[in-house]
Amino acid sequence: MSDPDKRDGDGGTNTGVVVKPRAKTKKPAMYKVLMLNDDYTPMEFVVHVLERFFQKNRDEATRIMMHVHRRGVGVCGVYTYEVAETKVTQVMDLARQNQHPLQCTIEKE
Ligand code: TYC
Repeated sequence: MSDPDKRDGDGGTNTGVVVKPRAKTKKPAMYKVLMLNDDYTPMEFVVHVLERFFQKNRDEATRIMMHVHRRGVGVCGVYTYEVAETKVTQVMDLARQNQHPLQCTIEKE
């Protein structure tokens, strides 16, 4: 329904129909939260992080963790900037508290 001709239901003639202008609804830019591999963070900790902060179930969290372990980097989720930034902070804070070197970054989609 983004086609202006379909907004007023008159078949595109725009005759006899008053159309209220819509507020602009630009889609927000989206950002990937990326997890990076390292040699020290325990696999179970990474799975826990993915469950806790990225709402993944155990199977999906394990799949993502193993992807990062094998390939070096993987996507945890895609969010608006503020949400992505918050996720990175949460992951890095918990990793630091547990003295794991786990790294997480943001990349614009
Ligand atoms: N490579 C780590 C290990 O063998 C596990 C790991 C997976 C670490 C994913 C970080 O983002 C990561 N213990």
